[in-house]
Amino acid sequence: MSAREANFDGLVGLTHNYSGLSFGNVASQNNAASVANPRAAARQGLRKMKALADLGFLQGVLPPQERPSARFLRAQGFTGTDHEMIMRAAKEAPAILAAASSASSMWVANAATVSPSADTPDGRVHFTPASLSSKLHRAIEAPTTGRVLRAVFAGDSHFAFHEPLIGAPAMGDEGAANHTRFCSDYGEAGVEFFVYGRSEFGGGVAPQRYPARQTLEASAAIARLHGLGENATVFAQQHPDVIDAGVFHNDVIAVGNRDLLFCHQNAFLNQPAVYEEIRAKLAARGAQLRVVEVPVAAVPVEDAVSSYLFNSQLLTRADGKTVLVVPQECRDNPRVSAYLDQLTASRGPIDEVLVFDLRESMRNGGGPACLRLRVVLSDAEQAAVNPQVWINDARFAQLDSWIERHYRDRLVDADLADPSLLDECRTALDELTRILALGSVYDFQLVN
Ligand code: SUG
Repeated sequence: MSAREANFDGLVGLTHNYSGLSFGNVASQNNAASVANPRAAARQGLRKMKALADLGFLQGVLPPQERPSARFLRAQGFTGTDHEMIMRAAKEAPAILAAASSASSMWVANAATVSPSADTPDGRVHFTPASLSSKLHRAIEAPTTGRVLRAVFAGDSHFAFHEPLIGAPAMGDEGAANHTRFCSDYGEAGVEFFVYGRSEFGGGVAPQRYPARQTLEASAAIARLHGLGENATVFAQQHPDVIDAGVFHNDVIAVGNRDLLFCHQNAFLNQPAVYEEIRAKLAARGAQLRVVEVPVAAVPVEDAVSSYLFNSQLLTRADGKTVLVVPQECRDNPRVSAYLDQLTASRGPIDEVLVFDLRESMRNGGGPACLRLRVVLSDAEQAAVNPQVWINDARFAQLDSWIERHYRDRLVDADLADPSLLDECRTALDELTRILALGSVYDFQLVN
């Protein structure tokens, strides 16, 4: 069966700011309390989408969520009108208001885990929204994410949706950021690679300094929900030392596409055995695993974390060549930049490097790969996708003008106390709902 990979990028929301909410995410912590520019952030993301669409890649967009979340604030016991709640929260519980206000839904690599129809027993694309229970500001996302996915991937005959896993520490799930699919060709049955940070019941080592957000138990539950058998799955533990160095998701230390794995030398525990298992299972599906392993001598883990070399997108061009999409920070780091030059000069599996300015998102720990959710689609599945979400010249122009009209160009902590931010967000999302034909994905409960 023929199929293509589509990338759906999260549009940066109107409340993009630096509140330092993600312990274990070095960029988020280091940039806490700095000045954010939501308009520039949204424009940077949209320009990446447009550039990739122009190069012939299948590119879609996913909308931001309502922030601050009035529903979440009300559930924490705040009462009165929406404006009164925000002002009280700002005074009595600023950390709760910051969680309610984060634009973190932009990082849609954490929206869900997706298994293409070629891998699933019922021949449908399966989605499990991520519970994101390890961070309060992210645990708010799942209900709206579920509705957004249903509004974009329409029709039960092609798409199956599961409930997010329960929000208990034992079942911590962060979605596609810890999931990679290997295959010979997108439409062929593949091997799905699940990377976890710790096991709740299995014992073994775990990071000491920073939290492991994904558990083995969660990854195994998703594989079961999606109907993936033993021959179609590989589970590997992320090396606890790299989590402690700031690698809070696998996509900060490894990325894969088709038969290619691009990763750091210290990405996994028992790394040679991990390669062997993927290699053997992929060989049974007719493909030969290729690994580009970056030695610690060339790129120390700290440089991988600060440059986000591995938070890159590995994309296959129409002519079969492989492109690596990296953030500007990779070129700003002399060691990483030299490595990239040598990588393309070596005439190995990566043919071209594309560089994007995503600095606003990067300062919260979100690079090119965090901003996108990959969905492999057959022709029939692609035809069933809500057509309004594809990025083309017309949609780009609409969204660019929408950003220009609705976004602030400066946001600091103190601005979160301003209730008019909620009104601005609702007005903008109302219009976006029409542009993207989303129906009722937002559950605004207006209390005036
Ligand atoms: O969950 N940052 C996000 C970054 C997510 C990156 N995603 C992937 N690696 N796929 C996180 O840590 C920071 C928000 C703040 O500090 O205000 C934040 O949530």
